[in-house]
Amino acid sequence: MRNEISIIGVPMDLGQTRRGVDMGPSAIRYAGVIERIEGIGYTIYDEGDIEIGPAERIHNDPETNLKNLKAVAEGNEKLAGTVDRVIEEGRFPLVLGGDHSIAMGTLAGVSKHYDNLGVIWYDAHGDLNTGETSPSGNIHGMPLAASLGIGHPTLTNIGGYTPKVKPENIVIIGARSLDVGERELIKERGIKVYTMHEVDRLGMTKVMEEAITYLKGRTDGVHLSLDLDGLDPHDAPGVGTPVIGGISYRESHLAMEMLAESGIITSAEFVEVNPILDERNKTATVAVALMGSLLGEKLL
Ligand code: 6HN
Ligand code: MN
Ligand code: MN
Ligand code: MN
Repeated sequence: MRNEISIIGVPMDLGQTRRGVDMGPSAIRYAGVIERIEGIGYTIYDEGDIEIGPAERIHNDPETNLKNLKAVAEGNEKLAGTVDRVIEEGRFPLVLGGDHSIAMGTLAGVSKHYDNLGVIWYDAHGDLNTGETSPSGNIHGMPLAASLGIGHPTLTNIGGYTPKVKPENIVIIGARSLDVGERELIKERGIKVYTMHEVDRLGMTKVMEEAITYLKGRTDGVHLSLDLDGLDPHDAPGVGTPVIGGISYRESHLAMEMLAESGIITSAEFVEVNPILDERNKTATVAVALMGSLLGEKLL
């Protein structure tokens, strides 16, 4: 792992309809992210927050079924530029969300630096919808599809190129809420998915061993996109689209520790922290603790 880390806040809430997730980066900073990571021994550069425009006046275009398309795309273009520069400067980008639509910008900034970028998508959802398949029109349910080059060109072309990731370089972990179109896409493209069924059946140790071995052999860098709703809402209540039956806090720590040990992670983002829906900043605190494990924090 590089010893310089850039923290990039993205106060994005236009990819979904519950207000408050734009305060995620503040909540994560307030939970002590900088002190925690400095404590491990890294040098931290706080890049501040990406500027996100206001919601569009007519944000719901029935023609495309993509809410706030323009504003979401613009925010992501800025994020892509910042992530690109940070990697150029030799630092590890740690992106704080914000709703999950920001993964499009992060991946646009990251993927140009790798020939075969791997992605771990730690989430209750697949985020593989398009305007055509989405039940909600919320773009935070679409970033993985867009990064595969599937969907509206304004989204697939963020950063000026497409695609950002190949289907065989993706591993989804924690899925338990997949829409019909998402299931079809997963089968059609052969995307590797560990649903909660596999997490229960194999245990997190085996899931992570397999995922790490799989990605190590085929990628030259791996981005971790961790949606806090991948965890069970008991452990991470401050999210906009909670789904019961999720990954526990302990299992998540184990997963992060195994990723740290593997040395495969080259960038990361933690998204969907919504302090308005949270209990005493619990979800932001969980996010910071998981970042600690991911970045190699040791108990002894
Ligand atoms: N997330 N599949 C649902 C949709 O509206 O497309 C939920 C998406 C949730 C997205 O949590 O990042
Ligand atoms: Mn690439
Ligand atoms: Mn999710
Ligand atoms: Mn998500």
